[in-house]
Formats: sequence, C-alpha cells, structure tokens
Amino acid sequence: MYRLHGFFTQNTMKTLYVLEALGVDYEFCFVDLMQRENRTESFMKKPPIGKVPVLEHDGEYLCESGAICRYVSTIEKSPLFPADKLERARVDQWMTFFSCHPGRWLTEIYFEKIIKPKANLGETDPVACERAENFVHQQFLPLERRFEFTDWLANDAMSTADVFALAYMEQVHAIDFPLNDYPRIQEWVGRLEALDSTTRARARVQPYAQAMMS
Ligand SMILES: N[C@@H](CCC(=O)N[C@@H](CS)C(=O)NCC(=O)O)C(=O)O
Repeated sequence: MYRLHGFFTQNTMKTLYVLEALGVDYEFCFVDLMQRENRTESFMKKPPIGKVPVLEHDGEYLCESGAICRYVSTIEKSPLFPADKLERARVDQWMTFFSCHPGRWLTEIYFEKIIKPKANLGETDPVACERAENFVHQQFLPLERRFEFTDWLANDAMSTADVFALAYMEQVHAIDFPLNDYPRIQEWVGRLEALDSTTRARARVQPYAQAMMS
C-alpha cells in the first residue's frame, strides 16, 4: 500500500497520473501548502525538504516527483516503464526533457499568472511570462515534428513519460497558452486527457482545488 502526500499542482499531479495509470492501490493525503502544512515539525520528519509530493511505502519516505514515478513504476514491473534498458532510458529521457524544458517554463508561467495572484505573492511579471512563452514555443516545435512519426513520447506505446508530462501540459488551459500551431501535440494531450486514469487522478484533488481556486 502506498500513501501519497501532495497538493493539486503539477508536481503532485505527475505522481497521481502515474499511480493511477499503473493501477495501484494508494491513499492520498492532502497537504495544504497555503497553510504551510508542509513546514510543520511532523511533516519535516519525512524527507526534510518540506516539499510535496512525498511517497510513503513500507515505512520509507521518498520525495521528488520523478523519483517517485520511477520507483513505483519499477516496483510494479509495469510495461509503462519497460524493462528493456534502451526503452527505459527513452522514457527517462522524455521525463527529464519535460522537467527541465517545456515543463519548467509552463510551470513558470503558471506561477506568474495563477499562483502569484492567488497566494498574494505580487504582480504577474509580463517580461518573465514572455520569456517563458518563447522557451515553450522553441521546445514545442521539435515535439510537434516528433508526433508526425509516433503517437507517444518514448517508444511505440504509452509510457510513464506521457502521463508524467500531462501534469505539465494541462497547465496550458489555466494559463491560456495557445496550442493552435501544434495540432499533433493537442491530439496527444487529448489522448491522455481521455484516459480513465486521468479522470480518477483529477477526482482525487478536485475537491481541494475547487475549494482553494474558486
Ligand atoms: N523537484 C520537486 C519539486 C517539489 C516542489 O517544488 N513542490 C512544491 C509544490 S508543486 C512545494 O512543495 N512547494 C512548497 C514549498 O516550497 O514550501 C519535485 O519534482 O517533486
């Protein structure tokens, strides 16, 4: 049995999408970041980083969304994280690409446009948004070309990398990032959003997100 401590933003969503796609049994424990529940003494006894998501499994704690996704995918021996070394490396490659490049910049725009005003962290910075948008466009161009040849990021079938990346991609809705020039990327996101596992993951956080963001 797994227990996931998390919020409703992209780092937690990566792990929720992966846990649901793997079909594992887990408990979700909401950590209210607005109330600084991640900085309480008891939470800081988990990995002392004070950030979510945190996975609890067999009495051990693990943080960092990518590490959690790889760990559970490995434990479950899932085809979503193939045993073949090269295929697995390709999954890893795309997870890292999303974390370091388009995901990083989409998250920056989300922070500027959504989190800052909501959490009273100051004005949205238009210069930071424009810079981040330019980086996203730079990275979406080769991604769009890639989807001319394949339906999924890493190999011939959907993998942990695709559902992991959805957590970054779905931010485009909230930040009004235009995908008009990227029809294949839109189709890929549509395939991921249509999964039952995506619906189940969203249902886990929806009551908390609705209460806080409305
Ligand atoms: N690299 C980490 C980032 C974790 C992270 O920054 N989590 C944010 C929420 S999305 C957090 O806990 N922020 C609260 C804080 O820093 O006090 C991951 O991928 O899990």
